[in-house]
Amino acid sequence: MKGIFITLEGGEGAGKTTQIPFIKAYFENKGLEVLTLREPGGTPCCEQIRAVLKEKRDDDVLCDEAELLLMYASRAQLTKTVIKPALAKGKVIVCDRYDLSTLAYQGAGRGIKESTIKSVRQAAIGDFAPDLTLLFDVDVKLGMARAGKRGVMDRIESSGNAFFERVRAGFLRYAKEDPEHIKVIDASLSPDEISAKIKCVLDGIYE
Ligand code: T5A
Repeated sequence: MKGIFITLEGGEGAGKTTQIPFIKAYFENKGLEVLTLREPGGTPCCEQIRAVLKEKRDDDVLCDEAELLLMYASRAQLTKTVIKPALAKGKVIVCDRYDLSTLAYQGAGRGIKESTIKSVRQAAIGDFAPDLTLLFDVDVKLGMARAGKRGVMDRIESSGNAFFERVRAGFLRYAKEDPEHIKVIDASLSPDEISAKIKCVLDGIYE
């Protein structure tokens, strides 16, 4: 048995989390067992790493390299202890963010070289990759306005619009390089319209 590994990617407030119940129901209606996860996070240890990554503090500002390594520490743990065993049991995994976020945020956003990211990735997860990535693309200001409704912004959300424009451009560049695995979804639409777009993509592959 081999499961299906689907990742949801995009900038802040793109609406990924909102679509998870729809994607879960899509595969459950086919009689498949679905596991939903998020990154960074997903296990007790990884949730602790997530808290460090999100915490905004002035006394010990996290440097870009530490941020990168913590993202991969969380990913290595989640991949080895949760994702691979679940795939081996034939489950569908829907993960809110994964490796493409690192290339976009730490690479295009923070400016860490792609070759550096890829060497850390190799140590953390080797050549393991999702079967399908849905990239939720939305205008930065619209996404930030949606995310801002939650109130106080965390450390990464506070990185500024110029940072998030670089992140968005990075995501789109990687999507252009790998259209077979990365499908771009117009995330400026309403939730129902986005669900319909996702259904089209999933039907094209799994129907
Ligand atoms: N990160 C993560 C890295 O820097 N590198 C990495 O390698 C990884 C894995 C994670 C942070 O870590 C960074 C990226 C992030 O900054 P997070 O809280 O998980 O932190 O961040 P996000 O994944 O960005 O979570 P968000 O909640 O901001 O975005 P979502 O999940 O895309 O959006 P969602 O669904 O929660 O919706 C946000 C708001 O918009 C509304 C919702 O009701 C909600 O209020 N909404 C819509 N409104 C209008 N139209 C729609 N279509 C809407 N869809 C949702």
